[in-house]
Amino acid sequence: MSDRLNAAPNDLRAFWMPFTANRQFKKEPRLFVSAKDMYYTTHDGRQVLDGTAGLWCVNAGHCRPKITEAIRQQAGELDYAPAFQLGHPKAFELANRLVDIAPEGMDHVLYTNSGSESVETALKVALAYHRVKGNGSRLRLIGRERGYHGVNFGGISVGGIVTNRKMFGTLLTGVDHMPHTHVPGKNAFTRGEPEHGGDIASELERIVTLHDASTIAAVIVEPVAGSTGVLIPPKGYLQKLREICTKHGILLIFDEVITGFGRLGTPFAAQYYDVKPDIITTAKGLTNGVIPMGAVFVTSEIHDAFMQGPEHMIEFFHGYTYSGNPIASAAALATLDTYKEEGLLTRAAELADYWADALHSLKDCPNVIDIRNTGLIGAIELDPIAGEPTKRAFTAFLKAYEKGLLIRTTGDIIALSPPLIIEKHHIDELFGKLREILQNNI
Ligand code: PXG
Repeated sequence: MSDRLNAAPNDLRAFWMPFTANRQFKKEPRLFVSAKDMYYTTHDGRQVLDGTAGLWCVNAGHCRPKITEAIRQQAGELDYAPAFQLGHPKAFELANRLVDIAPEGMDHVLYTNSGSESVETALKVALAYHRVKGNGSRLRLIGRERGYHGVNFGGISVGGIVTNRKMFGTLLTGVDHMPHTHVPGKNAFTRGEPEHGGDIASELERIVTLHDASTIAAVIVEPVAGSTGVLIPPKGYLQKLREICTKHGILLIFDEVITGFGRLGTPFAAQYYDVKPDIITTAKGLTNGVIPMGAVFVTSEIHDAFMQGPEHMIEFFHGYTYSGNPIASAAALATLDTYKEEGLLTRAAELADYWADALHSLKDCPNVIDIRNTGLIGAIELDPIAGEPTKRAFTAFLKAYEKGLLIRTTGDIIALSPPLIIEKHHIDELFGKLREILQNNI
């Protein structure tokens, strides 16, 4: 008790931080106190170039005036409206604007508050869809090794990152996993989509044969696997998944929480790879990361299947207190305006070659065993220190922070995903600093 009363405002103990080495952090805290465009300012007054758009979300850069103003204004006009059986105009306007930039046929939107909730929502829509169509035996969900679909129970069940699963019991039943697509022996240092591994998609056919199609509801994949260390889909892979799903009446869910909103140079990865899923999950870039919000896109075929029975009845028993929250909706609308005015949803396409050249120029640095890229995403895989996995990349992260550069690491992989407003001179600064760090034989 007295301990708490005496706690100074800057006492760091109470906050159990997410996905963080808490003890290391609290000995050596790294705090941001402000941000503008491409840079953060640290508590000790240093500028840090944002090489990761926060956590893959600040696609339009930091503290953009239009978004800030929209939030300010909305907070004073309509702070909250009940999300169930009532509404407010901006949630509807936003859904229409989202459908306009989505792949053709993705005509309906359900709102959530995060990527994890978008995934749970998508999985539940898929199961319920088959049930309302009279296919109630389609209960299985298929994910992929190394997949990341957030941290809720559905998401970690279909996800394939061992550390995120192993502490949490037996998870959802009826889940199977396809193999991941990482073939470093053949594909190392590929620019863009790797040549080898497209045929790994046929493993889905094997899984369908094992369980029978009549038991499978949906397949969920990230078009580009982000959190696991940036795995780019091999040529033909996503097309093949689509073919197999279509053949067997299985819904294909693209988890575009990272790839959505311009990361690859098109609004969504589905457009970039020209493969149309049945459901798309998003969050992050939807509001530029500023206010928590996610959106799940579904086809009319799915939506319309639910629109039956007495009209006074709720069609889908799912939703959140904050689904389509007015302030989040206002932030998302202003974010879409900013993307449009500045051409940000296609800007990654213009910069992709310059980005790839700069990224791949680090190939000669010590301990670099692979480099991967697509759009404005890059990954540098480092050789793990024997007996101390993750340490080399974490050291790079700490050194980068000291040098005024924000990178992300997962395992021994450095992941990069800057705001889409990045200029060539920022790209030079980013890779110049990274070269200095990697050359020092960390
Ligand atoms: N799906 C995908 C594909 C994601 O990348 C989520 C779902 C979950 O979103 P929420 O909003 O619930 O966190 C994500 C999140 C990283 C990193 O550095 C990636 C995520 C989150 C934090 C860090 O790789 N992705």
